[in-house]
Amino acid sequence: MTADLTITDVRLTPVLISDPPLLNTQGVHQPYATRLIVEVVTAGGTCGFGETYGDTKYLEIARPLAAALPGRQVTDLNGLFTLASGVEVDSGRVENSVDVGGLRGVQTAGKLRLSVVSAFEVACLDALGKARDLPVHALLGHKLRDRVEYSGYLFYRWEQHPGGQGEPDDWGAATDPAGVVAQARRFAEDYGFSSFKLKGGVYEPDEEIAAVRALAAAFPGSPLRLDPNGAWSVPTSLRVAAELRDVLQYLEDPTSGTPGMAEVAGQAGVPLATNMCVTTFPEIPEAFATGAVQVVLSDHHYWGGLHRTRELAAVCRTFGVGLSMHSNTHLGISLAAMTHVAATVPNLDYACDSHYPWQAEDVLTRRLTFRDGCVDVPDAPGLGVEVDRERLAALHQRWLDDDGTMRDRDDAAAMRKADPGWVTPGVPRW
Ligand code: GKR
Ligand code: MG
Repeated sequence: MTADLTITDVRLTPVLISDPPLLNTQGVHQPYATRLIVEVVTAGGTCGFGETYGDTKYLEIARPLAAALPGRQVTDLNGLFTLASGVEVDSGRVENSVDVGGLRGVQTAGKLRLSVVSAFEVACLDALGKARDLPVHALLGHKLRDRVEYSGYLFYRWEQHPGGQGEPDDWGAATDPAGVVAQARRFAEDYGFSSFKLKGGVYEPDEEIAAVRALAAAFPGSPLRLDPNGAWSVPTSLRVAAELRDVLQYLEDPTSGTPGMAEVAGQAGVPLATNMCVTTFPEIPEAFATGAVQVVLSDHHYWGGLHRTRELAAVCRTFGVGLSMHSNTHLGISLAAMTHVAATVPNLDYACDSHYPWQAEDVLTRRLTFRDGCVDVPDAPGLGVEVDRERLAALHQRWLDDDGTMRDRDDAAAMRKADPGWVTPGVPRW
């Protein structure tokens, strides 16, 4: 008898997870980061899980979407987009300019909806896979590789959060080239990463050039990337590119906006990657026509899920543009989803990046692990991960107990705890 795949219930569980004091051009990570866990339950008794951003603006979309799902089939993935397009988004949540768009570029209502749909899509695929006894990668056409390679994602960071808030860790500070190299060595030893991405835009460009040079000297031949999240002007970007072109695999979002990226790309002598100026399909034509980006960093959350990520891969293949993946703070459900889809994409041209090694907490009974810099593609049904309901409840309780200050990501507010005069820098910063 086939299982009844009708959705009977959708549970939304926002959580707060500990996050280290990682620095970026806008400020510093808060002691706790929010994620939303989406659980879809079928009439046949199967549960499927997905994960996405948990800030209020995403919850506001997730709640009506969750309410609309009971009675529908977990196989009706296309219907999720239709349903979501009917959900009103408060205009105050939308940022239409690259100057204020933050670390993810321009933030439109459509993009917020897609980030929410992605978690529902993944939850439905997880449930469907479990009901059919198939791994998610098989539902996407089957894996093409058994392991997916990730790069070590290096951050400038402080030893602890201002005022000692949050959960301590033993990584120590990394605020100069020696600290960055020490962090990379531990990443290489603990997880086997052999390519590295440094989050830049934090210090003067010359200091970050020195850090990448130090990495190149410590790890000769390793692919390296630097990502200032659009903080530099076109001339600064070109200067950094000239200084580092012999050691960089690619330069990620050196400057903000597609026209500026096109100007840099024309003369940089190194490929440009983005997770800021190409984050939706409508942004592709201008960027590809002007040669602004040579690598698109997909993120299944932005792009609306795993099927849409495969559609993006097809477009990139068609235009000879490279593809890889970027990440934000995330848990194991998302790492599993990233790994499944990455395993099915023929043109995954570069190691993906993941914040996961920075996350000491998770909602899984058994965390995914990196070996030789890779995650094994799960072959168990669905995503192949199991949610620990006690952990989920504890992390949700932390969200319930929060006074509201951590429920929405605000790296500038966290920075003001150390530097009261801090305001989010405009672009270009340098
Ligand atoms: O976690 O600070 C961070 C990153 O800057 C993140 O927010 C970015 O979205 O990692 C991302 C990136 O590659 O731009
Ligand atoms: Mg980036």
